[in-house]
Amino acid sequence: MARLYHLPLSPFCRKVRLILAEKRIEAALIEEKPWERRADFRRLSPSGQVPALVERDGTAICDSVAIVEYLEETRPDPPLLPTHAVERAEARRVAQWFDVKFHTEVTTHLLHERVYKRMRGEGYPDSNIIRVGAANLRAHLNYISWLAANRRWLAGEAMSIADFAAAAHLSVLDYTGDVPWDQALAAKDWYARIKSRPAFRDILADRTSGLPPAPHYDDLDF
Ligand SMILES: N[C@@H](CCC(=O)N[C@@H](CS)C(=O)NCC(=O)O)C(=O)O
Repeated sequence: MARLYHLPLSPFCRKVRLILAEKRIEAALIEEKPWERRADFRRLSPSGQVPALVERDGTAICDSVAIVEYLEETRPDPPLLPTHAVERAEARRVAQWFDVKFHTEVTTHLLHERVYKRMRGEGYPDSNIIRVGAANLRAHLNYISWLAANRRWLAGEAMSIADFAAAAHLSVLDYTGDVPWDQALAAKDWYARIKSRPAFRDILADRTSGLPPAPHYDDLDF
């Protein structure tokens, strides 16, 4: 079986887990704390970052974008990129929006302050940074609502890597109870659809010790 080195509340790891599940690819999950800088892990992942996917023959594929493209090429069924080149470009643009822009403006602020600082013993959350992340999240939710109201899925008619990238980032913030869903109803409706897919089950069962999820986290009718 393949192995996925991951951190449960990492959005990049969650994106890969969701796509593995959607494609029905089995992979054993191995929790890796990158800040421990294990030499064996660094031999697999030159950046020292998770996720890293190790195939049955020992080949390691690192970086979530590279892993997703690799899975799409090697296990194309079901496809998570559209057939038309322009639509594929849009799916990649929206996925990148979440992995880069949303991550920089929202996830890093909230996740680092609320979760990683605590895990690494780096002290208490900074409320100013949390406030900036929360304000940025409201702006991004407006954009997600606009996409969800104007398209069937975030990048167009078909569900794609864009939906899984977005859902992965939002699922982490939903765990910490940071998403004001009632202020973004079209986004909430889209998230409810993707959250109810079987691929989401494992993610909804995640629990981080000492940090329980928000009460509605695993509720499909939130
Ligand atoms: N561009 C990378 C980003 C991965 C990433 O930032 N992983 C974080 C966890 S969310 C990590 O391993 N951080 C530890 C470090 O940077 O040393 C990807 O898409 O996989």
